Amino acid sequence: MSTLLPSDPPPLRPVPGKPLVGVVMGSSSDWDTMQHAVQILADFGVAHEARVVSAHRMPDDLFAYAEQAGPRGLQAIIAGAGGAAHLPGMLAAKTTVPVLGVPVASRHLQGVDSLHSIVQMPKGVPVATFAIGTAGAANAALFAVSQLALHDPDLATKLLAFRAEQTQAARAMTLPV
Ligand code: RP5
Repeated sequence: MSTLLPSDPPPLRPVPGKPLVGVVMGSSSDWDTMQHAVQILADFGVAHEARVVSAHRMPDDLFAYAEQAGPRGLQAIIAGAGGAAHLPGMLAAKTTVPVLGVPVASRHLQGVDSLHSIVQMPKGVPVATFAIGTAGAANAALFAVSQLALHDPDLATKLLAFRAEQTQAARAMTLPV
């Protein structure tokens, strides 16, 4: 795990092995949102890595990360950014590894700017774009898990169990009336 990320969130269980999913974000200020993706990957036991890769502040690192993603064996890149959120799109421009974009809620425009920056990709360079904020981060990770589960029966079983548990929790919901 990158030392660039803040250490105050609850400790995440490291998953041994070569990372299959890369979680990258434009700034350590995105961690509050993006930790929800990392948490899901950790819960499912998917080997992953998390790093700050800023499109604007470290563009050469962004290009290097994208170029090495395939050769390093990454199966998906979850990229979160806020504001002028060019990170997912520029990663997608430089790799054919699937890029899952997470719009981070921005200070002034609440993430609508991030969403529009990520979702409006030109034809030919796709970024799968998720909801603004924590739901998007968690769902991007669940989507990556679904993709990996197509070729991993144990992971598919875990995913079905997760869905069943979620259904039970929803059925058990009560209202204050
Ligand atoms: C983007 O700018 C980052 O993804 C972040 O959401 C936003 C603000 O970054 P900081 O100024 O908080 O570092 O590149």
